[in-house]
Amino acid sequence: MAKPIFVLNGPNLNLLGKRQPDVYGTATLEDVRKRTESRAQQHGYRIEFRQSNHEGQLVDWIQEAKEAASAIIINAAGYTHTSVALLDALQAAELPVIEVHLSNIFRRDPFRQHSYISLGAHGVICGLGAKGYELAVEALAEIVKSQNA
Ligand code: CA2
Repeated sequence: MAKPIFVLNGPNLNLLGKRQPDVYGTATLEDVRKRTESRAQQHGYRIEFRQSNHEGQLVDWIQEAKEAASAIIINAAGYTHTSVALLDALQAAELPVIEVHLSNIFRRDPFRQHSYISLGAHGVICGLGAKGYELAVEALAEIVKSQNA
């Protein structure tokens, strides 16, 4: 059986659907998990869907993914714009990685327009809400397939 796709979510994403619906919409993180899981099942994958407010925890999960996952989807939230540690972990994992953002970070504050972790990602999807997670699953399923061909 294929190893799962790790879907890692960073700080404050536990508030999704409960605060700032004008920016992040009304879907909760549990809604996002369900949509991602159902898309993954269509492609024969399980997901490990996790959220943490702590940078070190996210680093630990990326290190775990190196052995336990076939790919990573990451919405590092605020750490996107600050964290060399997450970039280092993603590069060390040597797995296919898609960076996802619910909002269009290029239509927001200038400081959100730079991502440290993009250097460690195969692709970046932003501005499409929860759909972005589903599209990331699709892309990763194809990337993993072509790697194993
Ligand atoms: O658009 C995204 O997915 C972000 O990664 C979300 C981060 C933000 O710092 C990034 O620039 C873009 C913020 C996540 C906080 O999520 C909240 C959700 C509801 C209410 C408050 C915060």
